[in-house]
Amino acid sequence: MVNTITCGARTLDLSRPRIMGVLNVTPDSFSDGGQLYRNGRVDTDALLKRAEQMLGEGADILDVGGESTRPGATVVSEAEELDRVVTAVEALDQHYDTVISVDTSTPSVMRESAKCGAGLLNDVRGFQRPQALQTAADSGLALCVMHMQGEPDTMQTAPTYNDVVQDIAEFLSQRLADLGAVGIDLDRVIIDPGFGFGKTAKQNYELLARLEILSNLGQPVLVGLSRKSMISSVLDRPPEQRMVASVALALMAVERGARIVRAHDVGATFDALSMWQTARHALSQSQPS
Ligand code: 9MG
Repeated sequence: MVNTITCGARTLDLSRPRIMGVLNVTPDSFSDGGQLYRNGRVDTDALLKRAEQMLGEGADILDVGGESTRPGATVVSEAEELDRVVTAVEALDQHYDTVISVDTSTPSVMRESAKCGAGLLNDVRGFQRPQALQTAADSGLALCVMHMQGEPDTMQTAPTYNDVVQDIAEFLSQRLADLGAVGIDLDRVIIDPGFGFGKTAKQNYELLARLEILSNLGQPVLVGLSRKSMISSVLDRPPEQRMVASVALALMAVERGARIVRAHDVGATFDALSMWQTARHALSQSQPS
């Protein structure tokens, strides 16, 4: 498996777990909507302030999203998504030397983001929309291919699998073959099981427990567990009070091979991953007595 991944003009070293900070420039994302998008536009000052805070706390990637994938979210027009994302990517690229990821399934957004500084395309629909695969190939950027069963509005109605982990491994393997078939070098591809996207809480926990199966597919694994509703099946907490639980889940994922963790609470995630890495290193250096 690769230890570095080229993300446009920048490179990401994956020899230790990395953190992707979440920057939603939407009015209605499930846990942080409206903080960076006010009065009908991206609040660039607030965006840059949050980005600076995340980078200071240890984020390696900033993930910009202009469309909420929360069930019931308002449908956003292509023009609106494009305007939100391009505004945010341009501002981030001008101010910070970091990998900028764009959370989108829309080919025109992928194309324009690539022109203004994005390094990674993060598609929760796994590049399955018409033209998405070819656009991703043409971009030359790093790609994150995620699994989702169904579409955001209906995905939680009755998610069904024969074996949740094997089914997702098969889906991701097929997507890797599809990406390879259009000439995409798999050295620039990250895979993601898509926690919470068409999965019951039980299925999410099984997926996490057996995540090693996906880590063994040969591609870096990214996980998004931060503030997800699988936490509320155990703890009755609103999204903004799920930090400790999110960090605990992130550690479990990293222990099972995840290389990138998508997080809202970057500082807490960084501290926990630093402790994990230090203890891991000590274990590898220790002599059996
Ligand atoms: C945009 N987004 C929301 N949740 C996500 C997750 O779990 N993974 C990825 N790659 N993107 C996500």
